[in-house]
Amino acid sequence: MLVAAGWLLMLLCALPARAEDGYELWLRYQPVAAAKPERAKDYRVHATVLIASDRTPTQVATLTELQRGLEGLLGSAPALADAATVDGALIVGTPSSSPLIERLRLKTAGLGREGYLIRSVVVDGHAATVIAANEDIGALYGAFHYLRLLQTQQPVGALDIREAPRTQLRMLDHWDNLDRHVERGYAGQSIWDWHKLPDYIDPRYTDYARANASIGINATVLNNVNASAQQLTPMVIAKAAALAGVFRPYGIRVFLSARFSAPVEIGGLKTADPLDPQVRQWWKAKVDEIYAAIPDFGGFLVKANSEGQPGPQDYGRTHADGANLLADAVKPHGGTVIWRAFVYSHETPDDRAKQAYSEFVPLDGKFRDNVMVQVKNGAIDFQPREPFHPLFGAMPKTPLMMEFQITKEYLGFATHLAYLGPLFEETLRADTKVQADGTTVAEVVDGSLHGYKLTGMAGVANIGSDRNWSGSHFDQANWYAFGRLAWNPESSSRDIAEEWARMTFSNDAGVVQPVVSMMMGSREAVVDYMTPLGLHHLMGRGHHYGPGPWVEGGPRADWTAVYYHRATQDGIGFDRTTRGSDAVSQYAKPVAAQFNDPQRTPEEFLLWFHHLPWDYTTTSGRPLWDELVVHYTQGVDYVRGMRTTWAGLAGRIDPERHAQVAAFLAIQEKEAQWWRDASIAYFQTFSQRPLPAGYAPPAHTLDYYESLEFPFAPGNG
Ligand code: BDP
Repeated sequence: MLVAAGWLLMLLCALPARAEDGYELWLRYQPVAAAKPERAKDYRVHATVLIASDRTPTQVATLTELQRGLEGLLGSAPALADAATVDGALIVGTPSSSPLIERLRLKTAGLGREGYLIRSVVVDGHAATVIAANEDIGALYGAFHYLRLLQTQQPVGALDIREAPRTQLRMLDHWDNLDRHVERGYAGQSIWDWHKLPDYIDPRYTDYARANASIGINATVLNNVNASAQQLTPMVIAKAAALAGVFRPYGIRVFLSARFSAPVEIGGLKTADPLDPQVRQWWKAKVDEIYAAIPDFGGFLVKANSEGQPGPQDYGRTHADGANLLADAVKPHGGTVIWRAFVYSHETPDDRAKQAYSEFVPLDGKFRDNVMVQVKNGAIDFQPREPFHPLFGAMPKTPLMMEFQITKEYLGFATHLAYLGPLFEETLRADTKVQADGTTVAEVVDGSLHGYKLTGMAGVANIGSDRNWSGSHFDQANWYAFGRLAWNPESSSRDIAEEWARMTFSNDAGVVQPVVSMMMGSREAVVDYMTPLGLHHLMGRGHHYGPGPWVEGGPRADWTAVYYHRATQDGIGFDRTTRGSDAVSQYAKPVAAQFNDPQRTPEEFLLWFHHLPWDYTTTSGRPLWDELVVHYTQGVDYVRGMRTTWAGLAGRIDPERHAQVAAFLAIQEKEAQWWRDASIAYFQTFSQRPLPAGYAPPAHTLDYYESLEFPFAPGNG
């Protein structure tokens, strides 16, 4: 009996204390001192010192977060003090909010508005830690950094940290509509309860701001790029203003997507021609009205002349004319216009991949100095893998903003575990070779290559009304990784994964190591089971759920799968070489030469750039067809491996989150198998080759896969 009771006790101690639903994201602030007895002394924070008689909202937010965090992490919230009278004080602020910080004369020059220092110092004979910045927002970011060090159980006894963001605008693009439908959203409805705003302010908006500030995100576009003109009506501006008020203390500025034809739709004008004086006047007045409600309004994001959206080309004008119209209107208020390069014309193109470059490069130098052009990471459309967009490096006079998709429209929606850190990192580290000694996409984006005055990175948000914010626990990591990489585009996605896993699940090495290794290979697995070796755009029509390599016909050739894979009995792949569409020539010469030659093209991009025979010999020595089958199968096997790894973590992770991840991994395995089997069944009709020995045939006939329909798949349209 006694023995049994002892076991029970041990078991209880081993189990996490409470069920969790993911709401707290990576800000769980679980006790750390007990787990790291050797650091207990370091971790003892006696007082949070910030001296300012009239505390600003950002200072209040900083103190509240520190108290909340330290209470959770260390067991008690430190008292507030105005002097460091004992060892272990945490001194937070700016030279103007704290005479103590002013007295320390720390080198905050060069840190800008948002940077900070975290230093171990001695003040009046007492050991202390100081978080110092030039402005309040820097101190808030520093406080989150300090909390992160504790959360991930790092040593904090001898700190000398200096951090400043490498990009200016670190932005989430919400594709949210006023009816709360989220385009390509897999986490429930829009987090913005438009109907109840501005009178009801959901406390969740503050938690949204906290989470974003904790990773340095400082801008949010509230509404869909396929924008409704209603968004710019007085009633809705008031709702946006209420949100802006919640976000302001956390350093987050609100932007809106603007519908180019709004002057006609809500302004009663006959035209939206950017050169028409009345149109110019309408926008100026509209912008003045917005700034009256939101004094720190960031500006507009615009999708124009793309996928049926109105734009300047409707009036024979250029993208620059359209962008400059809005730029002139927001300029007196310090606003920015972010104009999207995701455009393609109405005519059937020779290659859709070439269109953004063809339309935008001639406009380089023609935009106002408060315009940024937002470029997707690749030239098609957020596919599981794309080579970097050739516009990066090709517009030295126009600040280009990176656009990633955090929501997993093309990587399995919310149920597939696909950590996107490696995707973001792969693009940012790609060498554009626009200069002889090599220049990465990151150096374009952070402005160092061309000396851009404006810099930024945007991510299409994966946030919704679901309790766990992102639709799945692991999708939170993609939001997190986006923010961390926007802050520093050269950081490592593996380090970020580790940081996130420690804060989100556990510091236990027996959890961290397997979770990080699952995450790091997960995106590659999706590429393998969906679109290996450079294949792309093979998903179901419209909703983009599941495989659809057979998709053909319909309004546009470049919305079909057959347009992209070009499979015939002779071979497979899109010839973008100089003999084909010549998209390769949009890259700098050395890159173009590499992509033009199948032998030198990195194998992951092989069929992106080349149409090759089924018996083409790949680097493994296997014929192309066999290699495809191997990749498809490898992807499914990886998912199976993740399931086993995750099952082994039962008991080390709270049961509620563990069970949901396990169930989603089971869905992922089923769907990975579906992708593999459907793709093999379809492409085999062209290759007419047997599967390599030992590889199982598809479970069903091609007819079966083609017959599946999903009229209610989420996120559509
Ligand atoms: C595509 C999405 C579509 C978006 C479009 C965009 O399918 O819903 O409107 O991107 O970025 O990938 O504008």
